[in-house]
Amino acid sequence: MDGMNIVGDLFGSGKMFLPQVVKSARVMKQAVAYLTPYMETERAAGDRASAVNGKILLATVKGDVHDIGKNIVGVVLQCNSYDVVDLGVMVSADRILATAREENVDMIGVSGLITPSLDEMVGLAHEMRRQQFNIPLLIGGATTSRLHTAVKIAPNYDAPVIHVNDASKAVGVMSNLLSEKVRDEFVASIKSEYENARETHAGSGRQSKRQTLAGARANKATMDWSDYRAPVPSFLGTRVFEDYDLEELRNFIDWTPFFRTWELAGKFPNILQDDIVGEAARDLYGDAQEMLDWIVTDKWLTPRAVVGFWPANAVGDDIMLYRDEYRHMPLSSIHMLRQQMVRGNNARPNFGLSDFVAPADSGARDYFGGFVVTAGAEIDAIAARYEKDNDDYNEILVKALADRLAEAFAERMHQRVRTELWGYAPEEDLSNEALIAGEYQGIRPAPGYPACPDHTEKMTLFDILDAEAATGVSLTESCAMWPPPSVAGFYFSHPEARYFGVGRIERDQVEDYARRKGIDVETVERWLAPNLNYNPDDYTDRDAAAKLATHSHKPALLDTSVIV
Ligand code: B12
Repeated sequence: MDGMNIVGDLFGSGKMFLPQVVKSARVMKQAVAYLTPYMETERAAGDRASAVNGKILLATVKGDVHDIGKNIVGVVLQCNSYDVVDLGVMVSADRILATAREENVDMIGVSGLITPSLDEMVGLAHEMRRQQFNIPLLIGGATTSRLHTAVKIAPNYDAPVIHVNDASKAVGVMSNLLSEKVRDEFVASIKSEYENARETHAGSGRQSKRQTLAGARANKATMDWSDYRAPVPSFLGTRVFEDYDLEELRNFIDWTPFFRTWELAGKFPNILQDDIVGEAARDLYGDAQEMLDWIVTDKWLTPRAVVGFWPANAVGDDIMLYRDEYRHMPLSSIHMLRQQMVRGNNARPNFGLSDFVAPADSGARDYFGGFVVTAGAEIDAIAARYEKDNDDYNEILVKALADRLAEAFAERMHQRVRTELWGYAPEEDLSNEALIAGEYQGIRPAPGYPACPDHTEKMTLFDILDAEAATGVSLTESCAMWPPPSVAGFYFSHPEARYFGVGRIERDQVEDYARRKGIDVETVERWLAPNLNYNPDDYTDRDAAAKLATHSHKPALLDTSVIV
């Protein structure tokens, strides 16, 4: 434990790096596991219990599956003598709170990767207030932010709610919160920081002017459809790829994000020679290669994919898919959103992904594709085995490699789509670096990414691909995919197709989108919460006022004033 304190200090001061910390933690955990029976005998005999600094419950919220970040935080806290109760992934608020009481923890820390998890966190804070908890709530994970925590989560709970950006900050936050000496000052400073963030946010909201949906549509990106005609794909409908060759996928790995997962900053391969992190990066890369050898040789994973192509045309902002080339019978609609930002004199278009598919009235026969890939469902059992052996290092390593293989699989299938399966760029011949840089024709945006932020479109995609039956990948209630190392997305072939961010949108688009999807406005607002350029509560009041006005046949203004 004394040794780990030194490791913790060196990590905190930037002299040791995450992979080395997690490896050290493995030594400690395995030693502790060996010693536990002896320590329990001593404890039963009334000897001094081993000192812990405090106890935290960690969980990835309901509907979300990713836990690498949370696990890293857990290891780093354990290294610093904190007791960690880890409930794993997809944990409901009820279970988190019941366990927090049972275990008498000092604080709760929750993690989330995708936007629907943000709503879960708001609900959790709300429930903590309702159940009269008074312990701090820590927020972390890829989609969380200080601003969202300040504006949306913290106002629902009276005890401290603190966003923690990365694992190295977690120890400081926890020790501040548990220290009698600095706690009050620390909490007060966070409170005032979040108050400022809320004020700035309230001010900036009014400034971010948007144009009407009609205005944005009038400024859509226009393509010359007589110039580009997508070829007919080599098949229409779906094709399943079972038990894909791992050796082939290995060559398509983008290593830079792998090092980022381990908090080693720098681009691959230069990172291996970096003055500061080079040594740690080389060791980690060596371990990763060795594990990849095992994964490939012993076939630890069974990668699966399903790819589909359909005749398609844009209809307004949506993409209509047809059952066959006659294009009389619709199969499904993929609903897309459009940028509403005001850009000076509209010199740049307000993009929507449907702009890259030929409109129905252009006379052009276009096509559209979709895919789901997974590195393999076995990952869960493999990681569980390492966890049982108190081997966090290999558990995190194997999960991070499975994520890399999932992304490599998406890259490789996209290449095959361009050159062979759809075949719109048969001559393409690019290096892995060029592929990673996206130097090819067409794009593969994924639902949840900035160009198509609505995760629920995965439901339609899964439906038309029959993806669960084809690949074993399923969707959680938040539209995360199980198993975690999975990616789902769309294929666009047009040479001018590009990535963009939809950004914030107005109520007129949300109403229109809800109508197109056949769901209510409130549901759309919940899924697209981070993209709204307005406060839905303002509209709830106004709607209520409007309803009352219709009922009483009095002028709306009068009734509004009654409600106010
Ligand atoms: C790598 C990656 C993937 C990998 C693996 C994901 C993973 N390992 O988490 C793969 C390729 C599988 C993937 C898939 C998808 N991804 Co992705 N992915 C990323 C990426 C590039 C990095 C995430 C990551 O691994 N970070 C490293 C880890 C260690 O960091 P971390 O989880 O944030 O944790 C750190 C801190 O947040 C903090 N922390 C975390 N938890 C906690 C908890 C507590 C209590 C505390 C104190 C701190 C703390 O400490 C950790 C360590 O420092 C991000 C973009 C980005 N730059 O963040 C997108 C991103 C998270 N992905 C995104 C999306 C949309 C997806 C997909 C839905 C796309 C799709 N349609 O297929 C799928 C979903 C997968 C699924 N199973 O459902 C979006 C989510 C945004 C959104 N609107 O929801 C992001 C933000 C990209 C983007 N800009 O749009 N993804």
